[in-house]
Amino acid sequence: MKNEELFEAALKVIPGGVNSPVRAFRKVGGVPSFIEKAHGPYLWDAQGSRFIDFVLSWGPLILGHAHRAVVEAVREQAALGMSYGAPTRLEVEMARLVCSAFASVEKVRFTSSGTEACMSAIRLARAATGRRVTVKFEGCYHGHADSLLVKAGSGALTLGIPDSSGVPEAIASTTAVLPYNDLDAFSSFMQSQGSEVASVIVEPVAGNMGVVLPGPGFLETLRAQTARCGALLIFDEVITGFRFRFGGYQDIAGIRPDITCLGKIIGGGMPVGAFGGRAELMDMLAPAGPVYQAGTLSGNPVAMAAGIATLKTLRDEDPYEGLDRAMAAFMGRLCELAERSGIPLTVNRVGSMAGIFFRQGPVEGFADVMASDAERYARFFHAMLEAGVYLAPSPFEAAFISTAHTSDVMDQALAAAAGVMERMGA
Ligand code: KE4
Repeated sequence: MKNEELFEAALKVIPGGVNSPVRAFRKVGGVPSFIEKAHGPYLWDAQGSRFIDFVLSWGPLILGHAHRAVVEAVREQAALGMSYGAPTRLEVEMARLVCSAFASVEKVRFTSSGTEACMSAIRLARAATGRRVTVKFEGCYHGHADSLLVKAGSGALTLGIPDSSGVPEAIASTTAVLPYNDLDAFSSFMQSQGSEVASVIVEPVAGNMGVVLPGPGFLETLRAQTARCGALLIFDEVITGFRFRFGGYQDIAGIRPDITCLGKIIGGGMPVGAFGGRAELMDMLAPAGPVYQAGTLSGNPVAMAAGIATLKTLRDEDPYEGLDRAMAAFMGRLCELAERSGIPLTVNRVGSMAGIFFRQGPVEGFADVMASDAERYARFFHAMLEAGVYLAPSPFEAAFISTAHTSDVMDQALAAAAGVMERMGA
């Protein structure tokens, strides 16, 4: 069946034809590609077209699709049962792996999504401080829990509904939204309202408004001000966890948050989220303490098996330098190609995660992102898709590569980009 036929059928039984809005190509236009299979760096759609995948399921597939060790682990565990609703040794092994990678995490609770991890972390912070206000930053996205859908990024920004309907004013009013990278705005807010703040949640590298790096002193200021006011600092490392190193961006930044949220890579493509921190804080969670948090499939054995295989492969193979070099080379050449074609392009990159903005000059915050040429991104997206490269169908997302993106694969992607840039510049 063709993508169009599948989309038509999907629209009849699934809202918007998708189970997550950003997949619907709304920001770039056209019919979404229905994917039939994937292997290594490649996706194949329903029409048998092959693409080099720079989305990797929005980050999780850092080892590429259908990695042998991960598939084997899933196959083996599935044959032993899909889910027990009871504790397993796999969860202990996975928790030990996460705690070994994050000095700030002594105990961790697994969930089935990043949304649940962030939602639960916010609740834990409210209980620990006895306060009600959460601070987040414009353009950052922490999942779709009511209190966090305020000036959110990712799909919410993509669809232009950063403040979702259905969120009662009473709940939205517990969330303060400040400009990312604006130290003065944050400091003056904490000066006047700090005593009300339960937690400040931040993506240490923003990946849901394209990619925006923390400016000098930004994360340090968040740490200092939250400590001063008795608020908790939550690092949402759902994207950045295990993306740049075997651990989090927190070690690169030298910042120790109170709670860390994880997802994506730790599930190896299966539904896994997690949040962790100091033992005395985490022991406030039921059944050890008064903060209720639960999930039928939390710590699901098949998902744990995928996560353990993924994290052990990352720990033992340590592919991070190679990933960094490959993405640096690719994005460097992309900028040269754009310049040669007279196309304004700015790329923000950390390791194997990058944001592509059609704009001259730095992109250091939400206003710069919104001033970028989203229409030109849409044209670039479709031209690259035509040329066999699958980028994020929104300028408010990140591009990722995996260990399966060999130099040959990257050369193929560059050749596609060269043709596209030439045609766009003509
Ligand atoms: P999930 O509930 O989608 O597993 O995780 C929510 C979440 C939390 N924190 C960060 C930093 C995130 O990026 C996400 C989810 N990311 C988006 C893409 N950037 C998921 C894609 C989608 O919504 O389909």
